[in-house]
Amino acid sequence: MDQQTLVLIKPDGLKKSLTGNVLTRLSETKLEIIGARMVRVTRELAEEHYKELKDKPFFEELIKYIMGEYHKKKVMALVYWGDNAIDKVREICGTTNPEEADSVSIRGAYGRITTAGVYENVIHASANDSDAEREIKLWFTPEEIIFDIYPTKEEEKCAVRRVWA
Ligand code: IDP
Ligand code: MG
Repeated sequence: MDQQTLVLIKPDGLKKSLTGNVLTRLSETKLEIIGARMVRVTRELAEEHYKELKDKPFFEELIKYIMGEYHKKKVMALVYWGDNAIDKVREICGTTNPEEADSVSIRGAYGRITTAGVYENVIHASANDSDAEREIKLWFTPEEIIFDIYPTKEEEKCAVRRVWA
């Protein structure tokens, strides 16, 4: 079954110059990249992305981590599409705790736990279809994805927008 999934190369992955390695590992899946952007993560976006974890003791540290307070203030966001995309990507990522993750997985190979207790695990991947839909819609507009994976509608826009000078 064709699915889409959100992948984030987190700030530690970018700081450690792991983009190429991560993309190469993910290319083993033969999935297609249908959206990609570099994002400066606001607190609002970070808190919305991780809203299900807001009662966890590590939440504030997690928000600072994904905003790039400890590394570089950027995240690479990608949408992968194809057969069984969610499980295929999660498998290559490895489990959440990088110390427990399979050593050949991305998290097992490149992640670490900081002394403050944050799991710096290099990569995010959606866990299921409903998370994927919520997360992709949060990080991308329909126009930033090369085909319509979810229904769209047209809306008149009268907001001021920045264009090249
Ligand atoms: P996932 O990223 O494997 O889906 P989630 O439980 O959704 O795992 O947690 C989101 C992120 O929060 C993790 O990737 C990791 O960076 C961080 N995190 C999760 N659990 C812990 C924990 O127990 N201690 C510290 N950080 C954690
Ligand atoms: Mg998760």
